[in-house]
Amino acid sequence: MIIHKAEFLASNTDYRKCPKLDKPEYAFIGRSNVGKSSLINYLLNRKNLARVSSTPGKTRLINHFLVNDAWVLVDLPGYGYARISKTEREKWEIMIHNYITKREDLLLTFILIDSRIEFKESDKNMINWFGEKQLPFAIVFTKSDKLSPNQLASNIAAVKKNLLQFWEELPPMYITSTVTGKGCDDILSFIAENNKIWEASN
Ligand SMILES: Nc1nc2c(ncn2[C@@H]2O[C@H](COP(=O)(O)OP(=O)(O)O)[C@@H](O)[C@H]2O)c(=O)[nH]1
Ligand SMILES: [Mg+2]
Repeated sequence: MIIHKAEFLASNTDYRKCPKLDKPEYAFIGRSNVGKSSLINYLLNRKNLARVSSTPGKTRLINHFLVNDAWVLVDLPGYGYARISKTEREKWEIMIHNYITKREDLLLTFILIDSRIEFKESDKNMINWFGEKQLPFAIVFTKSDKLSPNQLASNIAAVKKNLLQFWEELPPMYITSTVTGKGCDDILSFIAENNKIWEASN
């Protein structure tokens, strides 16, 4: 898919106030610093559409982007900040859970995992929550350029092994880098395919 247009639409905290677009939508979520903004900018071929932040935890907003006038990318606020109060975490959880379970045109959520670090409790919880609710998701391993092929394979194998303890099937998985561009075309093709399916039934 060639990106010829990508525009920021709106930031919200309340899912009910988010723009109603009637277009296929894909959300991106992950721990703070996982590389979410970098990946969104890379996919949309923009330097600074989703701000690459040096102060993690600042943005707690749901951001909507309209791409090629045809589909919607949603940047969801990250999780796993060290310095955050319980109340704030609960607020975040309600906001995210509401969005993901109630947003009509949301087709799938990409859950980003840093391929360098061990499989975190917060990532497991997020994935298991999607599994329990039977909500469609894909896993994206980020920053693959920072590892040797062996290390990368072994970290991904560990995540798969862990998931297969609870789930019979593995979700679609993508290995990406915004330095080499690895995996990014595959994600865009996956989105294009899903857009076609959505268009055929709408
Ligand atoms: N080497 C490398 N660094 C990355 C990659 N993606 C993100 N980063 C770096 O990781 C840090 C966090 O990225 P950012 O996109 O702000 O993460 P976010 O907090 O999830 O939005 C930044 O310093 C990025 O430059 C990648 O694919 N490869
Ligand atoms: Mg960010």
